[in-house]
Amino acid sequence: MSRTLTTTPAADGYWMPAEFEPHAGTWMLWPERQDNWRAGAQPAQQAFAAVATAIAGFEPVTVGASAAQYEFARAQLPEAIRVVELSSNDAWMRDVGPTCVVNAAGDVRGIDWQFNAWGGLNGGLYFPWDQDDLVARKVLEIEACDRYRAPFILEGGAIHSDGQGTLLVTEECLLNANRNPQFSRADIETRLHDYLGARTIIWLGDGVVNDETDGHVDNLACFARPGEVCLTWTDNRRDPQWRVSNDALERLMAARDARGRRLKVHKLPQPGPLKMTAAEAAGVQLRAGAKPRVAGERLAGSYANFYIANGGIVMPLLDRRTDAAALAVLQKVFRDRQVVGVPAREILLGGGNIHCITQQIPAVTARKSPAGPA
Ligand code: KQY
Repeated sequence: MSRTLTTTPAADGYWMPAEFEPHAGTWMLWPERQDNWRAGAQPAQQAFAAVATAIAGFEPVTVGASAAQYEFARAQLPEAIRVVELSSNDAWMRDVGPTCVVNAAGDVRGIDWQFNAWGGLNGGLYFPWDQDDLVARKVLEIEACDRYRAPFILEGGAIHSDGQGTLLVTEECLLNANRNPQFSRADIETRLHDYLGARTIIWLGDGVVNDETDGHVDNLACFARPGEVCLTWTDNRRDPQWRVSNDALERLMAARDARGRRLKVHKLPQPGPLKMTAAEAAGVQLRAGAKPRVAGERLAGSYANFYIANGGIVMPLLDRRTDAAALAVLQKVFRDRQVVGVPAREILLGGGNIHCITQQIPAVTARKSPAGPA
């Protein structure tokens, strides 16, 4: 059973755990829309299947596929992966799936954010998005988790939690007029407290250059553990990403987390810069209401868009010149997890990466409340 609650998570004693805490499993969606995925979506489907298979080596995976794609998805995915029929407008489970919150007794509930395809009719990426907006509710129903329907727009890729009351977000996304124009920064902070239990919010500025989500933090930086952050980085001051990453670094170095700690920052090399080729752009169908794909356009490639699974890290492989160096950084940061690289250019061509196509369900386990003593 999944009840719809009218209270808020913080009022009920729930908070957002960190991704590096134990998971019950991972949810994904199956890509198929041909105005976003080239060549009938088949190269993307292979990449999504490789990601699902890699994660399934660490924890249970469920993939939602449309009725039209169910049989094909089922045939492409290993038997250990659960495939369920689930309608969606595209395949970004991080953003359309639930953000789960937990309490000290180990109960798990889900937040069902309002979703407007990253900006609605003011810069959003497609219309309609009505099926996406129902995904979180359906996932929570299947997982038998109670649900909070948030009265504002947010995406899972726009927030990272350290599980101890600190949240990483970007101004470019959360203060964007195409999300919640009625709210000030203070109003948004109040809501991040009420829904995620955030006591300290670290505001970064812009997201990765040309990120079509209006700068989701999950493509720029993430917590590796409390007090430690991974940040996409370039030493090339002539590259526009340098200004963005350097600004983020300065803000991170000046910040204190909810427990008063300074942060340690691990720099991940930037791939590329990568651009969409003419052949790649030509393989995407042009359709009214969907963002056109243009040859030569800079892709928002970033190794920070990895997924933390139980005992593993599943990271995107994007550029032979930088993959090994990025993998080595991640293996050093996550000493106790196995880092697995999956070729992910086909996911990047759709506008995101491995973190954006996955969403964890936390394990049911007793936890220490972040509001209590350290
Ligand atoms: O950054 C994410 N969490 C999602 C990327 C969505 C791209 C849509 N084309």
